[in-house]
Amino acid sequence: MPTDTTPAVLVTRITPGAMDVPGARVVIGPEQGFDSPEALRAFVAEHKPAALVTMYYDRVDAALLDAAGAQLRGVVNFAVGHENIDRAECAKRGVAVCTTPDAVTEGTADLAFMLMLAAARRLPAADRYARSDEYPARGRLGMHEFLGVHLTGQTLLIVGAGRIGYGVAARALGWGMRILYVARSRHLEFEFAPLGGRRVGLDEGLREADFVSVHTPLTPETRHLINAERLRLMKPTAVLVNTARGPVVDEAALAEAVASGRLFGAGLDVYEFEPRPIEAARGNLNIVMTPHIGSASRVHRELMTAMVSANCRAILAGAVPPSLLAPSR
Ligand code: 8YV
Repeated sequence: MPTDTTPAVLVTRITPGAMDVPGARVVIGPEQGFDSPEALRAFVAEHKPAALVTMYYDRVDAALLDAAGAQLRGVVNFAVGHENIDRAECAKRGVAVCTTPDAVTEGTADLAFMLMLAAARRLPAADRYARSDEYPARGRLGMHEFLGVHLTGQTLLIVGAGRIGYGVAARALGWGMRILYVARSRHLEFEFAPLGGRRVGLDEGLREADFVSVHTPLTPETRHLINAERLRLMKPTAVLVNTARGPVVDEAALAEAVASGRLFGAGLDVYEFEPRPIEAARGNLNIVMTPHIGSASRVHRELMTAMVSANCRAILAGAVPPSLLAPSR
C-alpha cells in the first residue's frame, strides 16, 4: 500500500514492457509524453520523484531539477544518447545520471544497415513505383531504370567508434566491406579481426568511403560535423546514413548534395529539428527516411525498460546503478 513516504519513480511516457521497481510508486506520464518544458516541470513538481525516467528529448536542466526537489536521487534516460541532460547540474545536486547502453545497440545497427541498403537500391522510389498504376501501364522496366549502387566489397566509414558503430561494421563483414573508422582515440576492437579496420581522419575517410554511417554523440564539437564542405569531399556515388543525432549532419547541406547529384543518396533516422525533417529532404526520394526508430524493435525496447528499472532499483537502494555515467563530460 503506497504511503506518502513511498518513493516515486516517474516515467515521462509509457514504454514497452513493465517497469519493475518494487516498493516504489511508479507514475507514468501521458501517452504522447510532454510537449513543453512547463508541462514536464509541473509533472515532476507534483509527484516529487526519487527517480525520474526521461526520453531523449526531455530537457533535464536546473529548472527541472529545482522543480523535482531535493529528494531526487537519479535521472535515467530511456536512450543511450544523453545530450538532453545537464550533467553538471545533476552532479551539483548529487543526482545520478544513467542511460540504456547495449539495449539499443543491435536494433540501431540493424536500422543503419537497412538504411544503407535502402538508399543504395533506391527503395523509396522503387516501392512507390511498384505500387503505382504506372507500373502495369508502362510494362516491364528498361534495363537502365532504377539503377543503384552496390555494397559488396565497398568501403564503409564508421564515424564514432562506439557499440553501434561496431555493430554496423560487423554486419558489413557479411558484404565483404572494407572498414575505416573515425574516433578521437584508437579502438583496437575496430582494428583486430574480424573487422580489420583502419583509423583515419574524417576528411580522408569521407574521400575514400562508398558508405558513411554516423554514430557519434551530439556534443558542441560534433554539431554539424558533417557540413557542406565535408559533403563535397564525398564521392558522387556515395551514401551517407545518420542514425545518431540529427544536428551532427547539416540537413540542408545534405539535401542539397543529394538533389544536385554530388551524393548518390542518404538514409536518415534522425533530424536537426525533430519531429520535422526539412522540406528539401522530405521531397527527395533518394533520401530514405525513418522517424527516429533506431531502437524500435519490441525486444530492444523491452530491454530498455528492464535496464531503466534496474537503474531505478539501484538508485532507490542507494547502490551504484548498473549504467551510471561519470558525473560530467
Ligand atoms: C530513443 C535513441 O531513445 O538510444 C537513443 O539514444 O535515440 C533511441 O533509442 C528511442 O527511440 C526512444 O525514443
